[in-house]
Order: sequence, then C-alpha cells, then structure tokens
Amino acid sequence: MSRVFIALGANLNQPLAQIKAAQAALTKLAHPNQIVHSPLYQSQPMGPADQPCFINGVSMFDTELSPLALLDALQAIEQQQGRVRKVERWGPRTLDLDMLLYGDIIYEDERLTLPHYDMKQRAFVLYPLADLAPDLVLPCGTPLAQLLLSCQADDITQLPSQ
Ligand code: A4P
Ligand code: MG
Repeated sequence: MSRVFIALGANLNQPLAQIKAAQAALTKLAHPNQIVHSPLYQSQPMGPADQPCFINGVSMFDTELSPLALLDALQAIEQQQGRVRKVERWGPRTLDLDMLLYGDIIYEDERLTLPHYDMKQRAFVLYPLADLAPDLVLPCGTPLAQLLLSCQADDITQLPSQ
C-alpha cells in the first residue's frame, strides 16, 4: 500500500462539477475510507492567458495500484470526463489529473515522471498539498514548507468549502 497525492485541475464545462466528479471517481481507487480532498482553489491560468480560470485541488489516498496502473486509471477518468488532448501546451481542459507523489518513489520513463516534473513551482499545487500534509518532505529531501516560502500565491484564491 502506498500513499499518493493527485493534483486535480479543470477550466472547461463547469469546472467545479468536473472536480467533484473526479473526487468521486478517485474514491474508487483508494483503500476504503482512506481518501482526503483538499480545499479547492480558483487560480489564474498558467500558460496561455486567453482561457478561463482553473479550479485546482489535491487528493490524498492510499492505494494498492502500481504507479503505472494508477496512471492508467487517472487517464481513464480524464477520458470519461471528456478530456480532449490538444497540441497546444497548457491549454484549457475539462479535467487534468497529475500524479504528484507516489510514496517516496523517484521514477522516470516515457509515460511517468515522479515526483511530478513541475510541482515545486506551482502555487495551485503547493497550497492544497500543504492543506493536506503541512509537514510533508519531498523524496529529494526538501520540506514542502520551504517550497511555500519561495512560491508566489497572489494568483490563487481558496474557495469556500463545498
Ligand atoms: N506524465 C508524466 N508524468 C506524469 C505524472 N506524474 N502524472 C505523462 C500524470 N501524467 C504524467 O500529460 C502528458 C503526459 O504526461 C501523459 O501522457 C502522461 O503519460 P497530459 O495530461 O496529456 O498533458 P498536459 O497535462 O496538457 O501536459 P503537461 O505539460 O503535463 O501540463 P501540466 O503541467 O499538467 O499543466 N493553470 C492553472 N492555474 N491550473 C492548472 O491546473 N494546468 C495546466 C496543465 C496548465 N495551466 C494551468 C493548469
Ligand atoms: Mg496532465
């Protein structure tokens, strides 16, 4: 059994409903009663600015799935919720599920990079992650609290609890 953290992001087709549906779908991957969802945040788009704001959050759970089986499951949920992969990098999407951390595993192949390649820079990832696990230390040894100190949070707003 491994502890995993998944980043959720959506900015098309009722993003809040997309995130809620994704949280429900993730529950089915988790060890029973072992999932916790962070508060949700509205965030300004990173990348092309001519797209709607995002809703972002993080979910934490324990799973028996291997890393690649979990990636398959995450991509299946994205597909079920109408994700269309476009050529434009960082463009709008109904749902993006990124595996931030899988236990302490450091891993890289053509399908999966762990930890997520850009999680250390993103306020819309670090803040909800800290809501769930403020004392977290990344596999590289860096405390999450240290990353938060150097991360600008002026483009995210926590939403009232749903
Ligand atoms: N992949 C490799 N490692 C992982 C991992 N740890 N988790 C591979 C998930 N997937 C991983 O992903 C491309 C490929 O990455 C997959 O086939 C998988 O095998 P994708 O979801 O198809 O493409 P993407 O998400 O468009 O690409 P990219 O570069 O990963 O985008 P990001 O980094 O996810 O950024 N602004 C705000 N405010 N909030 C957001 O959530 N998200 C993005 C997307 C841009 N701007 C944003 C937000
Ligand atoms: Mg992605």
